[in-house]
Amino acid sequence: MTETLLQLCPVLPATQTVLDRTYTVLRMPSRDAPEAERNAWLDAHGAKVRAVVTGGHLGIETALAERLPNLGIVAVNGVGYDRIDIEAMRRLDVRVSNTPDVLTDDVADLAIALMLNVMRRLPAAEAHVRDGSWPTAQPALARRASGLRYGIVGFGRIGQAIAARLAGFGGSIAYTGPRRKQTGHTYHDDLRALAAASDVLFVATAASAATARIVDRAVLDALGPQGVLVNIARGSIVDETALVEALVERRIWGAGLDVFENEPHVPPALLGLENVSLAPHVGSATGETRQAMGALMLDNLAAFFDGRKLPTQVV
Ligand code: 8YV
Repeated sequence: MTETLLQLCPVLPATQTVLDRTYTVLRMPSRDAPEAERNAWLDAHGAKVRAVVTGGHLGIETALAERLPNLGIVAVNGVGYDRIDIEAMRRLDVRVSNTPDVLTDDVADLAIALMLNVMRRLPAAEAHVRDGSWPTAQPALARRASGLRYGIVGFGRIGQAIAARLAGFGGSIAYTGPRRKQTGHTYHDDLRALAAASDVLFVATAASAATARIVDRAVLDALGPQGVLVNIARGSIVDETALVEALVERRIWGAGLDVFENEPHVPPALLGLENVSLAPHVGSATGETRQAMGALMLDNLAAFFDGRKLPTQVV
């Protein structure tokens, strides 16, 4: 008899094929479905579920985990687990796994791409070619992106991969985080001080209660009218209202954003601004990386059901 798994998010076809071949895969009525419908589904199927597959941006509500009495593992197809109450999972004796490392390079690449998009005004330059303006007009001049003071909020795997790429840009690199790391770069224990010392500020820290909205109005004002913010981590780390105001009022120069507070909803005010570059949370969205994430997620599930140590266990 195969183990039963509840799938909360789509995965690549290749990953799906393995899931369907190996497990009995169930899907439940979505979060938007009437409560009664979800409850009826849980009454009928909840006790069968041994594993949940979910995305980093989605996680699992504790109330749902509590309705799955035989749940043993939540396998996250992503590195972030901020949508999961880890203490609650510990209490429920549920393991959690994620997919670190395999997505680091793609996310770091996107951070650099967003910086270049904003500073070199590439979206406007491309529109200029596509709409036939080139023969008759010149696009607005951009700004040099190299040789600047780069600040990185969070110096874990992704922050360090951003720094490695920035090493090729000249300039200087500084960072903040809970602790100083063994690196040649300057450490600031205060985010506002880092912002004041940066031309481009990259947000690459994990989302948690401790990092919620830490990039606030004061940090944005410290970054200043020539400063650029790049966020490839989580929308919750930035006070989005303060960010929109700072961009509209030109209190910062621009922003490159892959993540938003209320995804997939983007503040309408951002859509009309030419000093921002916007992406729909695609940091890890290459075929290669999504394939590797799926494989690691499957490895964690297999290890759990074989009683082996999970390759990338969070708790
Ligand atoms: C994905 C992510 O969007 O890894 C994460 O934490 O946010 C992204 O890689 C998502 O998790 C895909 O399911």
